[in-house]
Amino acid sequence: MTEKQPRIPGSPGSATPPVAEPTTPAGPLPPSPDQSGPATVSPTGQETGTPQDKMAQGGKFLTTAHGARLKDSDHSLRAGPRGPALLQDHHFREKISHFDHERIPERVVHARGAGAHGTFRGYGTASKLSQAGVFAKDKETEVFVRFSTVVGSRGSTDLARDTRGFATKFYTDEGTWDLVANNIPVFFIQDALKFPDVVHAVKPHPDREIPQAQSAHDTFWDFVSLHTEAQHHTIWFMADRGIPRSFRMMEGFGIHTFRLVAQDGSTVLVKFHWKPKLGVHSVTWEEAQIISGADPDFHRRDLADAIEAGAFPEWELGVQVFEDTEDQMFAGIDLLDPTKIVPEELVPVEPIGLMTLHHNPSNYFAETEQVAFNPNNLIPGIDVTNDPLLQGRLFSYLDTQITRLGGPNWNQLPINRPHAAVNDMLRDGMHQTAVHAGVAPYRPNSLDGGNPFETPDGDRPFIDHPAPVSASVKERALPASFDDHFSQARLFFQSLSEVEKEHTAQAYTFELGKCYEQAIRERQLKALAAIDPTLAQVVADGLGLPVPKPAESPADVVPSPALSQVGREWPLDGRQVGIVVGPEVDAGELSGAVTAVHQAGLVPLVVAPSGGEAATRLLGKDLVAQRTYLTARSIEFDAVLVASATPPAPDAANGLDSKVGATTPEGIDPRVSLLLDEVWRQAKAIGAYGAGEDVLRTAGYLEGAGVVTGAGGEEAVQQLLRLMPAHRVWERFPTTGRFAT
Ligand code: HDD
Repeated sequence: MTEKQPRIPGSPGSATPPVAEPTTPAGPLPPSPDQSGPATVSPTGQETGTPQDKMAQGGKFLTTAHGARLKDSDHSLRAGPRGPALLQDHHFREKISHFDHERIPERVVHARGAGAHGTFRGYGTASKLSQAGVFAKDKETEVFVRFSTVVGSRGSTDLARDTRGFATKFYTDEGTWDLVANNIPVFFIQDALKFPDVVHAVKPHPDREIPQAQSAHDTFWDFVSLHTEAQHHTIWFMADRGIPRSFRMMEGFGIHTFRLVAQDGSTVLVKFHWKPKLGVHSVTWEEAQIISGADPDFHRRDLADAIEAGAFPEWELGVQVFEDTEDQMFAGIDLLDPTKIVPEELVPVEPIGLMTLHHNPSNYFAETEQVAFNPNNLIPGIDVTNDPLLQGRLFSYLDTQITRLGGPNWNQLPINRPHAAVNDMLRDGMHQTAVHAGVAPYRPNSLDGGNPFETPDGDRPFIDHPAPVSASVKERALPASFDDHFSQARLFFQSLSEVEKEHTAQAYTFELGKCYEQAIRERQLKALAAIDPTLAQVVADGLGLPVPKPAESPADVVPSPALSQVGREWPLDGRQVGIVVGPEVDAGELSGAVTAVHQAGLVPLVVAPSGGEAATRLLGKDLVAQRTYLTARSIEFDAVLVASATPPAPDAANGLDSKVGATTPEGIDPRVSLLLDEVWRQAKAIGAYGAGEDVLRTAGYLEGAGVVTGAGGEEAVQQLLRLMPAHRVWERFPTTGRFAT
């Protein structure tokens, strides 16, 4: 009897190559020459225009979903021009029915986000700690990152006071690794079982579904004041970290302690940190509020524009490394408690690789919306610890995608598909796109030649590290080391500069001022008293309430300077400089200023009285007005240079309804005057040259802190560039003196 040949392609003895799994879907049809899009220029001045190979419609003629050519897509099939519609109209039903199902459920948290593709390059410095190939020296791995707010719905503002998500998918050769991080290094809760509680508390009230994308309401403060382990996380986003200037200027934190496993099986515990090359920066609360009305897509736009303009954002990935001891403690800090940090001054962050984001998604839905992160996605060399929050996350993410992405095959979506070979035995289910061959998706089998085989040790399988589990009783309890809820919140507050403390106190006063229930405000003031008595005092004064006495004196803490955003200088890539011009502008000088801004890697945006031909007459053919007095707003500029400005025009009131509040010194267009007032309050660098100096003098700002002048446009820009690396003119912020050290 002849031996039966294995029938699976790619199996031992088979002549046919293996079938790639899941099956790669067919690409779009080749474009036809008559479908080129119009040439366009992006807001950053880059040429855009959709290249032929990226156009949605690949073929010459419109077709149905099954490929039949269509003659008319504007009129439904009806019984005569005045008659009723016919059920027979397949094109109508297909088009409308598909449209009816275009939305998928938004994420229950982190619904609003922006994504980008990039590359991670290992430095090799972690190779001694972890066998993961992604960390090897100069190894390049493709990544997709999604930044997000947590609370708001998909259409909410980017500038809500909130935590930001920072989730990275590393498409490594050894499987996909997801580092699902936030821009704040601690979390509200210590046990995942409470996640629905904190989320229900911060989401809009269930009766009226308001407020949207805000924590400034009773249910949130009710929860965090009762549930004091949330106080540390809360103070981080009451501080300026809750209103970032840009996704490009945020840190990212893996929060939990993870375990790295080396080639020889040895282990260390680590905390992951993303450090942005551009530094950590925030907007002011006034800016956040203006942005939420004037440009709610501020962060999305900033990320996409920067990448399009070639100012590719970069982050170093770093680790704090701890010995993998039995108690998993470091200097009295429980490494399994996700409400605690280990100050960088105690354990420095060691850089292990660089991530560069270098291209924008082509399709928001297919990529940014459908991307599905999962802390379970681990690769050999990276493992989890028993952090009770992390343990619960290992269930939740896999589960949520089944509802959100409509079934168990979400890993087959192009953005989620691993770049490593997949050879699983998962079959069928909703939205199955793979055409699996073979007859034996089970183990052991003989019909498919025994395929797929288990991986022997030498071939780098993922091994759950055999960490010892202490003999214990089954119970619902946390260790006593998780009990301290205030000392690290105090450590954070004590590490801030005076201005940052003022901002934090103002944020608490605003948020609690929005609560209706007096008892909730009072309870939260007690928590503040346990964090810092002066903070409690200032907030209580702001609310007009008595200052509570702390139950016990706040612990002594050693501040961690790394937690403050003030006091250093940072690169300016992709920052925007508004250049205000009026009728007396000298085109040559202006051109010098624009070029100087460009050459420094920043984006100049010329603000002219109006656009169109009037702007061309003013600026000449070589320069364009990117903004007008009407469309410009302080929030989009990191600094403003005044070349000149028109006196009030007859239409100056046009647009002021949305810019109410302008104090208008005589001789300055009120819209320019408002711009200067806002930029001044936001403590941004201001510069002027030529007639622009008169404008600043008239507005009363010429002698102010952080206001510079130059003999010409280029020189004035150079002066501005000296101020901008500090991010703000910090001394310009008013302080009460109550947090002075
Ligand atoms: Fe979560 C999404 C980060 C705790 C359950 N989480 C989500 C996203 C980020 C984080 C960045 C958005 C991913 C994306 O862009 O698609 N989450 C965190 C961090 C946590 C954390 C840093 C604590 C250290 N999360 C956490 C817990 C649970 C969840 C404790 C549940 C027990 N998170 C989810 C979720 C989401 C999610 C409901 C919503 C959408 C999704 O997963 O894909 O499953």
